[in-house]
Amino acid sequence: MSSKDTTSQSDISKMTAHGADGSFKRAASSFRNTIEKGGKFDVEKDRYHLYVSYACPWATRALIVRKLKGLDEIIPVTVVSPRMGSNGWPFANVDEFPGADVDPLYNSEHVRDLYLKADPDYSGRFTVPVLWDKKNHTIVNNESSEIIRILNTAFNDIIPADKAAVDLYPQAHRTEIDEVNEWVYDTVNNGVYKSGFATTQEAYEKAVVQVFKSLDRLEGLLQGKDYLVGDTLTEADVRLWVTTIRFDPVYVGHFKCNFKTIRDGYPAINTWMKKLYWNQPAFKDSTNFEHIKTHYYWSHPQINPTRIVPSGPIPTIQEL
Ligand SMILES: N[C@@H](CCC(=O)N[C@@H](CS)C(=O)NCC(=O)O)C(=O)O
Repeated sequence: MSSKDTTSQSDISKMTAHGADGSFKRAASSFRNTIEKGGKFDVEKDRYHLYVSYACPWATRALIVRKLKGLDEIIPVTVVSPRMGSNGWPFANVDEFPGADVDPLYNSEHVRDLYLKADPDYSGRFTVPVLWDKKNHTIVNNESSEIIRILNTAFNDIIPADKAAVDLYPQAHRTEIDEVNEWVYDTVNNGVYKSGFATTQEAYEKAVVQVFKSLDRLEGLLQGKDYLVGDTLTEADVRLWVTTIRFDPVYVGHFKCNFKTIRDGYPAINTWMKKLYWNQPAFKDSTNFEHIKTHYYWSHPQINPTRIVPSGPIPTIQEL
């Protein structure tokens, strides 16, 4: 919709987010506001909207927490097409893909249009998730780690008591959650991207070794356990899970994280992952393997120029 040439911000195949050694450097998110009673972004039903891709692990964090907190009616969701091209993420009016939506608020063509509506001078990347404010027509927050904390508490006064009681960042476990999040983010969540987006052999090898060192450590931590921290579901589980569910279908092949698969190499991680998928609708309902596989294999022609999406693994996720 905008006539401005923003392809340097939207075309991932021309991304220059690399260090001199060929290592991938993720840019920081720009919109970092919160929702709070009496604040600029007040607690209201039907005021906020969530834009996501089912393909994106960061966006899926928000989808899962939204479901766990019963916020379906309070924060509607719009899903983009998984085929991210030179203008970034398209809506279904530009790229009709099963499960993708049109933008119900502005009929935007791309996620980029939302960013430029919020800030015509925006110079960062056009990422999902986006937590949108319909009242001020702007972005509240585009950083998933913060969006999930907002969803965890901000709406507690206007949701049923059983949902308000769900606490994914409980006081008693905060130190441990923060500690786990830090290394899991760096070496697993972002580690697979550092492996896949590396542009030198050395940068790739450094990243991939770290990924598997951390998976080994997680395998130890999850022995006989249903949750990563304490005996309760926390955001640490949500944040790790979104990477593990993509691991065998995508990261093993596309991002070259192929020392082992989760299913054959990590029984404790695999059991923890399958239990969450099959027993907790918030996880299964937030997962669309068609979108996940198509996105990565189609959208990074610098890695996969034929755009062929592999048929396996079969099954995509094993039964419990
Ligand atoms: N720090 C952000 C990262 C979000 C992110 O990088 N999303 C990816 C999809 S998985 C994206 O939209 N990339 C588009 C681009 O870089 O052009 C968060 O956690 O919310």
